[in-house]
Order: sequence, then C-alpha cells, then structure tokens
Amino acid sequence: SEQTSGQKSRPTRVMVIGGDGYCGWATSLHLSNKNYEVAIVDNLVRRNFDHQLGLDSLTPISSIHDRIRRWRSLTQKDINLYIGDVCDFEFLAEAFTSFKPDAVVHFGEQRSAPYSMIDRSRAIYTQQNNVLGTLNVLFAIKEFGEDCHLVKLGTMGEYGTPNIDIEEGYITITHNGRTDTLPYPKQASSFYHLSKVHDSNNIAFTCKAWGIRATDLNQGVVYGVRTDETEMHEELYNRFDYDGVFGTALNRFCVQAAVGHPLTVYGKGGQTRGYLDIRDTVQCVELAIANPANRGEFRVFNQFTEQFSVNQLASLVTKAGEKLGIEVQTISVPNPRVEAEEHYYNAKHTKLIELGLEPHLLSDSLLDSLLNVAVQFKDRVDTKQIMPSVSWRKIGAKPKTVSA
Ligand code: NAD
Ligand code: USQ
Repeated sequence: SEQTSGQKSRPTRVMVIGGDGYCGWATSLHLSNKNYEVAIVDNLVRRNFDHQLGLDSLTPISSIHDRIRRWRSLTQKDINLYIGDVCDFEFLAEAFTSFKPDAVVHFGEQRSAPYSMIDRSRAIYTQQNNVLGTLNVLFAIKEFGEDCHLVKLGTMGEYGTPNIDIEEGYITITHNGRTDTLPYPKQASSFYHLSKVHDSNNIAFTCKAWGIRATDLNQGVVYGVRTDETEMHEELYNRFDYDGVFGTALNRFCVQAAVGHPLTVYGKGGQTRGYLDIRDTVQCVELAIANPANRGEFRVFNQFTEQFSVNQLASLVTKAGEKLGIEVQTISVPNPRVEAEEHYYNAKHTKLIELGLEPHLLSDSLLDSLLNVAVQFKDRVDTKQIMPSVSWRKIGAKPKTVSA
C-alpha cells in the first residue's frame, strides 16, 4: 500500500464512506491492517434504521468509537473518523480537504431492497440518499482531488435477469451492420437497485466529462461475518442482519436453521444470484484500490465468486444442519417481491480474478462455522423479525410503520 509521491513514499490514503456498516467495517479494518491510512465517514443512519424498525444485529456490536479505540489498542493503528452525512456537501468538503484521500470507497448508501419498498417516503429517501450522496462525492473529487480514484459499490441487481449472458459492464452489439460497445442493459427490480443504476449513469458521465477515474463494483449478495481482523476481539465484531428487511438470503437461512425456523424460500426458489464471502469483499476492494482506473475511465467489475439459486442455498444449509444434528425444514413463502422465479443466469466475473482475487468458495466448513455463529447467538434472535413484511405490490403513498 505504499505510493510514491516525489521521492518519499507514503501510505495510500483511503476514505471509506459507510465504514461503520457490514461491508465497510470489515474493509476499513482490512485496509488499516494492510497499512493503508484509513478514514471512516459515516452518519450512523444504519444503526438508526434498526431503532426505527425494532431490529438488531444477531451479533452484539460496539459503538464506532469503541470499535476504533479497541483497534488502536490492539494494533497501534489509527483510523480517522468523520461522523456526518455525505448528502451534506459542506461536511463532505471538510472531510475531503482535511483527509486528502487518494481513493474513496463508497459503501454509504441505503442498501436494502425491501426497505426501499416499504412506502413512498422510504422509496424517496433511498433514491435521494444514494443518488445525491454519490453526486456529492463526484463533485468533491472534481473540486478537491481530481486524481482521487472512486471505488463505488454497485450491485449485480443492476442487470436484472436477462435471457442472455451478463457481461462486466459493457456489451458489444452489432446492429444494422454497425458495431459498438455499449453499457450493458439495466433492468433493476426495486427502488434500491434502481438507485444504483442511476449512480452508475452519473459516474459514467462524470468520467467522460471531467476525467474522473472510477471503478463500479457490481457486487453480488454477501454472506459470512468473520474476517481476520473482526475476529481479533469481541469489540470488533461485525454486524449480522437476519431480519426480513436487511437480512440477505444465505445469512438469513443460517439463522433460521439455528433457531428451528423453516427456511423461507420466496416463491419457486429458482431465483439465481451471484454470491461472495465477506472475506472476498475486502480483498476485491483492496485489489480495486491497488490497481486504480485511469483518468476518465469508468471501469466495471462484477464482484461475486459463485452463482446459486435460493433452492440450492436451502439444500446446502439443510445438509450442513444435518451434520450438526439440526433438523432443517423449508417452506415456500408467497413471494413478497416481483421478480422472475425461474430464469437463465450466467454472469461473467473474471476481471477481479485477473487482478489476483483468490476466492473463498462456499464450503462445508464455512457453512458449519456460520451455523455455529448463529447457534452461539441464537438467544438474541427475535423470531418475529424473520418473515418478510414488505410487499412490492402493496407499497403505497401512505407512511407505514413496520411492526412485527
Ligand atoms: P450497511 O447498511 O451495513 O452499511 C452502509 C453504511 O453506510 C452504514 O453504516 C450507514 O450508516 C452508512 N450510510 C448510509 N447513508 C449514508 C450517508 N448519506 N452518509 C454517510 N453514511 C451513510 O450496508 P452493507 O451491507 O455494508 O453494504 C455496503 C454497500 O455495499 C452498499 O452500497 C450496498 O448497496 C453494497 N452491497 C451490499 C451487499 C450485501 O450483500 N450486503 C451486496 C452488494 C452490494
Ligand atoms: N430470498 C428468499 N428468501 C429470503 C430472502 C431472500 O427467497 O428469505 C430471495 C429473494 O427473493 C431474492 C434473492 O433471495 O430473489 C436475494 O435476496 P436478498 O435479500 O438476499 O438480496 P437482495 O435483495 O438482492 O439485496 C442484497 C443486498 C443489496 C445488494 C444485493 C446484491 O441487500 O445491498 O445490492 O444483495 S444483488 O442481489 O446481486 O443485486
């Protein structure tokens, strides 16, 4: 992580927006451990959503202040902290000019598809927070650090489930005898996933117009909780969401198995997505930072390691449960979402491998250890939060209080 500037080399400075969240916390510690100079920027809104909706992480998590203090006492490494909202340009400008990042990793968005589909106000909040926050980051780079590399978290969900292979960002098409390489078509299916499409368009435009350098990481669904750094101390534990709003497929299934709740397969269960271990999220982000995009380049990587259908995940968790003596049932829940339940899916994901990603593939041992984490904390599980409570079809303009 050393960068040459003049004769002296100094550590690369990375601003991690959303560094108190699930992917961001693991990444901040990983980069700090690798001797990057790290600043976390976060407005702690994710902790607020938990309070609003009556949810909690499966794992107990410390405050961001205690997390950073503990990291310093264990490693003598400092992580800078800026508490604030990236939608507030004055705050962001101050953080930028005082920290002077070489790279910005932007995780700081409302990332739950169900949350964005609760009601009109949550749909508006999601797109406003995500799209305007990213625009502010782009303006901050233009204004205060033109050479700064933006590493932006996108999502595989931007592409939807087309009946052809999914490429990494661009597709070459021949039409009426002429050929061009164009942005891959986007067919997102929630107001959240659509916010990422809008972000991608804004970033692509500013790369062209202003010469911004950017990498869009179209990440698949992340699973797992432990990373080398977060397991060093209980005050460094990462969050683990299992509820129907913020919990994601495989993490939810492990918790469901641990508490004897039937696995909640939505609809026919043929929904296929790209998945990756959180230990690979942190590796991918580091690879993107270490190999920056060129000035004016809008680079897109598909960030996942394996594809699974929901039914395949359910059967893997059922088998892992058997090994631990847990009997696991599966139920088909009427699908609260509008999405294809049986479809073709084949997405390219070679660019990060070419940069050196060594994937942690989903294995029996990982499933055993994830199930064990779920069993360890099962007394903290609120089973009322497991069933899905947000319907894509029933969303309306009326403000909704979601209660279990
Ligand atoms: P998370 O909700 O756990 O973390 C997001 C963090 O950003 C939170 O700490 C939150 O407080 C902060 N934040 C949100 N809006 C902010 C704002 N306006 N200003 C400052 N901070 C703000 O989410 P996560 O699971 O860690 O996801 C991180 C990113 O990765 C998101 O952009 C998400 O879309 C993307 N992603 C996540 C997954 C996954 O499976 N978790 C998969 C693909 C992509
Ligand atoms: N699903 C079930 N049962 C469940 C939960 C989910 O069948 O109990 C199904 C969903 O219907 C969907 C699939 O599993 O078809 C994935 O759902 P998910 O909740 O695990 O993931 P998703 O809503 O797509 O969102 C998550 C993250 C988001 C990220 C996205 C990556 O919350 O931030 O962008 O994964 S991707 O899916 O590749 O777009």
